Amino acid sequence: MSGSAAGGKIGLLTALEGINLMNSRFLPISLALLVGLVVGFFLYPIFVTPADVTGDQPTEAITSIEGEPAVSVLPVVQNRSTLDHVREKGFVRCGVSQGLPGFSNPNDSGNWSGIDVDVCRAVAAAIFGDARKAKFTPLSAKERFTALQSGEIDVLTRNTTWSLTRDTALGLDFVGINYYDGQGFMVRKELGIKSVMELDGAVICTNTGTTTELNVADFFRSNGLTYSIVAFEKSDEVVAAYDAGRCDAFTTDMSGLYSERLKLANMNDHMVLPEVISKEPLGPVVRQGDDQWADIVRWSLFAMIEAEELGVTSDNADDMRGSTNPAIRRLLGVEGAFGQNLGIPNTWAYAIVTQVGNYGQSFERGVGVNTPLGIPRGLNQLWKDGGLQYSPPIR
Ligand SMILES: N[C@@H](CCC(=O)N[C@@H](CS)C(=O)NCC(=O)O)C(=O)O
Repeated sequence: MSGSAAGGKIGLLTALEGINLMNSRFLPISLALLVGLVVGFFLYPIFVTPADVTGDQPTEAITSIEGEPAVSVLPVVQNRSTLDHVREKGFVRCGVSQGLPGFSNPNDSGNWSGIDVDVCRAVAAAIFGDARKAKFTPLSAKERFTALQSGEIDVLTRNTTWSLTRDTALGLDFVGINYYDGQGFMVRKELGIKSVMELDGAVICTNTGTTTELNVADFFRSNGLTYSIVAFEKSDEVVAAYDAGRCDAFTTDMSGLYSERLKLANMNDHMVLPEVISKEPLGPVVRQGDDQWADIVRWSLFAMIEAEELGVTSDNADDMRGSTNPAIRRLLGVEGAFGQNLGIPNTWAYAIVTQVGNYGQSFERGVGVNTPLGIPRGLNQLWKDGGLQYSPPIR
């Protein structure tokens, strides 16, 4: 084995030595190479302009992961920090849905609202002291990860499920959970169905590029049920297909069902089946490899949750600055230098709470029981009220 390897090496060297570049046989090739190098040197800066992204140069390879769009697998190379880039631009750009009422939805004047939009505005408030310094890029489920990897957006705040594959293989990092969800099914009441188990042989409508597609496959296979899928990239197409009777059931995150059913011609003709077939922890996502940026987004969300726990709202935050409770004083920047540790002003959380509100305020305003969606807090209550929302201490 080793003998033949050594033999191979010697053979290669001999072959290389046999090529004398100044030999008349090779002279034309040598000249062509030289000219090519010189021309390439001068043309390179003209044709290769730096991308208007955080100095990112997408490096490598494209791969395809089951249920995910083909994407670069290595993190983009960061020449500048995302925070520096955001400061230079004067705003943070967030990837959001193409219109999911309660989560991220534009009104007729193009103003976005919803709980995912609030996370983005919280980041803008933390950095600039001004929640209005946020811009939004609507993205389909399929487009969202590529937009973040390429640097087109600074953070993805778009009902996106945290899964191991997405957190590891895409060069991205999930930094928190702003909505604990699970996948459900909606059907026409006239079908007379009471359970997902009665959907054997059904035609199911859903979105491409989602965990939803994968969960349906798991669920039907593990229960020995057959089905066929009608899937579209745009949610409005899924809703239209379901509304037109092209499928027996519509499946997505429960929150998505609450939201999308508002778009149906007659939402009272439809019902959500009781089974929740998956865990869908939805939260903001950043590029891997920029820890400071990840911390800023993570703690902006935590500040909203901590404010609710401490009873600090957009209405009382000014008065609360005079509180004797040390946790409230730290949150509002009266004591300590917690913003400084994040590289942003110490009034970061005060700006978030006064301009965006605490987590409960954002939830009630976007998706709560008094909105058209009418979603109860459920798993999204604070931990002290029996839910899962919990912020580590700000200290
Ligand atoms: N949470 C799931 C599903 C996310 C998803 O894309 N849901 C659709 C159906 S609710 C959606 O966001 N539609 C709104 C849009 O694309 O604008 C995931 O991360 O894959």
